[in-house]
Amino acid sequence: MPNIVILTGAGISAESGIETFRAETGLWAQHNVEDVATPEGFVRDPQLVVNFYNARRAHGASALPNAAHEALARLEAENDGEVLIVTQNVDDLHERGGAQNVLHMHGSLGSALCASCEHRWPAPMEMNVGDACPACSAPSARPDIVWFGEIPYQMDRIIDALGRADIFAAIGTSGNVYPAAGFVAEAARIGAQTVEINLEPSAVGSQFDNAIMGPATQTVPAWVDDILKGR
Ligand code: BJW
Repeated sequence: MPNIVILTGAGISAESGIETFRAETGLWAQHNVEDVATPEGFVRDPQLVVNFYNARRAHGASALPNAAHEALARLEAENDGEVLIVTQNVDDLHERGGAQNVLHMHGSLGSALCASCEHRWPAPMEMNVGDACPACSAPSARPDIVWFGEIPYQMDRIIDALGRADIFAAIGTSGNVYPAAGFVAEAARIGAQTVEINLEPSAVGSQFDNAIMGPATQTVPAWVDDILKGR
C-alpha cells in the first residue's frame, strides 16, 4: 500500500487536444510569456492577459479527459495508501476524469482571484478587465493563475506529502519550471522510488530511478495497472 505523489504537466492533457507550452508550436511559440504569464504583463496590458485566459477557458471546457486522467482516478480509488495528484495544469480534466484529491499548484482557469483582498470565486466563462470582487467590490478581478515570480499554491501540503511518499511519478512535464522541477530531488532525498512518464526525457530526467517513454494515454494506464498489481 504505497503512498504516491503524482506531479502532472501539460503533456497529460495533450491527447485531449490541449496545447502544451514548450512544444515547437506550443503556447509559448504563439505568445510572449512575459506578456501573458507575469504580473508585470498583467499590469501593462490586462486586456491581452484576460483574453488569453478566456480563450484557454473556452477551449478547456470543450476538451474531454483522456485515458491517462481516468487511470489516475482509478489509482486514487483503488490504491490502499494515499494518492495525491499535484497538477501544474490549470484545466479541470483530472477532476472531470474522476479524481478527487487534486491540488492545482499553478491555479485554475475555473477560478477568479481578487488582486485587492485575495477572495476567490468561480470564474465566469468570459472574465472582463475590472470585474468587481463579490467580497470587497474592488474592480480587481484577475485570473486565479500562478504567474512567473508568484508563489505556487499549497507548497506546505506538497512538501508534507512528498515527505511521506513511497513513490513519486512525474507525468508529461518538461522539468523546466521550478519549484515543480525540484520535486524529484526532494522525493529521492527521502528515499521514494521515482519514475518519469513522458514522450522524451525531461530537463531533470537523469534524476529519476525509472523512465517510461510513450504517449500518456498508453503509458499511464499500464503503469497504474502495474502499481495496483503490486509490481
Ligand atoms: C507528453 C505528451 C504525451 C507532450 N504524453 N507526455 C530555480 C532556478 C531557476 C529559476 C527559478 C528557480 N525557482 C524558481 C524560479 C523562477 C521560475 C522558473 O522556474 N523559471 C524557469 C523558467 C527557470 N518559477 C517561478 O517563478 C514559480 N514561482 C516561484 O518559484 O516562486 C518562488 C517560491 C517557490 C516556492 C516557495 C516559495 C517561493 C512560478 C511558476 C509559475 C509557472 N506558470 C506557468 C504559466 C501559468 C499557468 C498557465 O497559464 O497555464 O505554468 S509557466 C507554464 O510552465 C505553466 C506550466 O504549468 C509550467 C510547466 O510546463 P509543463 O507542464 O512542464 O509543460 P511543457 O510544455 O513545458 O512540457 C510538456 C511536456 O509534456 C513535455 O516534456 C513533453 O515531452 C510532454 N508531452 N505530449 C506524455 N502525449
